[in-house]
Amino acid sequence: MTDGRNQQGSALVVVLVMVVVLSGLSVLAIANAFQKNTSTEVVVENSQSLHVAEAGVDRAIAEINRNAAGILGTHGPFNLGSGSYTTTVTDWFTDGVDNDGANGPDDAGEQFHYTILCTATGNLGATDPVQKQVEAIVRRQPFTGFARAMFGKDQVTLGGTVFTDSYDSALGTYAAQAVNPDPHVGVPVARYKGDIGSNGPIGDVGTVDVFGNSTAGPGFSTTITSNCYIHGSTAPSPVPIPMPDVVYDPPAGCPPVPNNGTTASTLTNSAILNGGTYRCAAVRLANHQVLQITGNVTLYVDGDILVTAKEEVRITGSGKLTIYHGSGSIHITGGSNTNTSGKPETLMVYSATTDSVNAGGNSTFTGCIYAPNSPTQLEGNTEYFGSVTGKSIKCQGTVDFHYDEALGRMNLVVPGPCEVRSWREITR
Ligand SMILES: [Ca+2]
Ligand SMILES: [Ca+2]
Repeated sequence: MTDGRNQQGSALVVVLVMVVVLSGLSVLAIANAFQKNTSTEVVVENSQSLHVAEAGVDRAIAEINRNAAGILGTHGPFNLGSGSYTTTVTDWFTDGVDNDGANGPDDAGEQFHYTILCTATGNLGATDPVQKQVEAIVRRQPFTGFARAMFGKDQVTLGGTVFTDSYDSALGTYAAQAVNPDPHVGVPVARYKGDIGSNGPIGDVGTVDVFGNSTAGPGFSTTITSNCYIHGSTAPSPVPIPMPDVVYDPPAGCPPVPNNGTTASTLTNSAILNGGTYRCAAVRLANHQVLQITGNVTLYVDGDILVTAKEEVRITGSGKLTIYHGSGSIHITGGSNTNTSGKPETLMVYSATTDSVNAGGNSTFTGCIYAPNSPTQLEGNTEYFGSVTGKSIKCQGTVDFHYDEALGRMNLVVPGPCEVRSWREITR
């Protein structure tokens, strides 16, 4: 009996020990599994936050590329997937800080630079959210596209009767400044920066009076014939002048021109725009129709811009029209009286097209056209005020071109990809 009781007691102890050991192992296994889950969440949230932060920086860069209004300052939070982000964009040139540690705050070297700080949070919901910050510094390309009267990337041909000089719209009208009698042409000249430039040759086949420089590209020259008079220098440029492509990138959800149907519609009727950003498939005005601009208007035009028979782009009061053009032709010709404001900066056209751009023909044209991949033709009997850049420039007929020196002081940037100078994660 005693031996039997002892054997039963020993078995009970073994069972109890086994229970304790197994329980301990279970607790360890459960704890281990829990820790594994938590670690996986942290890893996923770290990765998720970082991706959201990088996406936020990408979005801010796209806005800067687009030259979008109101990009500076803090915006957000924006939701992205199961995370969210907030961006802060700072313009080095206006923030009062010596961002580059040289030459004091807001010096010329800080122009065109922006800092983008994006704080992002990924959240799977089960643990504390993980926050990540990414900082990028980007630099826009300074824009030299309106630094002279005419620039043809490949070449400039001055056919017909061509006259160029300059004026300064900040000092008043061209007529008030055109008071310098010139014995060569016998008509008054205003100022002497009616410059012409190219990265290739500049040729003339007509009667040419350039009151400015004629600067051909490196290794090229300006052809001087008996009827050609260049008041300034004809020395070629030692280096090519960069004329970056225009990137056509209408913002998502950009509304159509009011009272003109859908975004996909072509603008075919007279319209008055008091301000805002709009998009249309094309502009085709006819029969004396008028596009009147009374406020700050940005217009994205996917296709052709045809203003060709006594129509008008009328900019009044504090009106300003900036056109971004995707593809197809631009023809603003045939008696269209385009922008009588006297200030070329109130009509800016940036075109990505490789098709033709034609301006002029029995009218005045006051504005700036930048179409660095387009064969561009300036037609005759036209008085131009502003600046024109094309892949090539050809003048024909009688072209009177008055460059506005105010354009050279405007710190413009090209609507295209900015350069990323640094990109880093600043928190872990
Ligand atoms: Ca500085
Ligand atoms: Ca600064």
